[in-house]
Amino acid sequence: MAYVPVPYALPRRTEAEMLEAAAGLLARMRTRRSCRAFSDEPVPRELIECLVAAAHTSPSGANRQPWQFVAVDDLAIKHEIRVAAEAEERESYARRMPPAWLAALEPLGTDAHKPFLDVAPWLVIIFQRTWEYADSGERTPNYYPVESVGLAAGMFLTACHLAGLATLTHTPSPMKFLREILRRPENEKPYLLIPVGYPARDCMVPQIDKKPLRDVLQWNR
Ligand code: IYR
Repeated sequence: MAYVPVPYALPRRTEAEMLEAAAGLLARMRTRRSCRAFSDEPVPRELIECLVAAAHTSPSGANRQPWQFVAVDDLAIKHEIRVAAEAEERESYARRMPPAWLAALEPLGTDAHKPFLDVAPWLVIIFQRTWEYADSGERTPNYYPVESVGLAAGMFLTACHLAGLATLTHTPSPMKFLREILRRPENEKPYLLIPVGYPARDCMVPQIDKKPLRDVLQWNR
């Protein structure tokens, strides 16, 4: 396909406006937490649609957009996902995760019990399309699918938070059952399961800290 250039111009802001916007965004992002106790209060479908559309603006390798979002609010499907996820998680906590991993999770207070998969009004499952089917029926690869889907997932989490919704990045492992339950094709690999909703009234989160910025940001060399 040919290169078709179109003009690109961002509305120009003053430095003061940009600093104010950046500081405001930082303050809002600092209030984001992973949520494991959701309210069952419904969230409108059009809100989820808008947030997925925001994530879908993400850049991707060769603009292949190698993501598939599946939004589930059907109680029976959510329950099927919970049953399958808890079966994997029970095995992981009991046998698959080595002691060092279990110790690393201790401050998060997690276990194999995942009631949020029934309770959260929406489960948004992101699949990574590792390849596409060409018209000839042959497989054509996508480029940087892991990175691309990670970018879209991050944008989705940010969009949800800024809209006022809580999320969790849940990865019941292995996640193959999601493809079967949600009837997705074999070129799609489950990437992330994201419950979306409001925190439960009595929601508690672990007390954790982020590293100081100087530990994660180097200026020049
Ligand atoms: N998937 C498990 C274990 C787990 C793993 C990591 I890495 C976490 O940051 C949190 C949990 C679970 O969801 O409990």
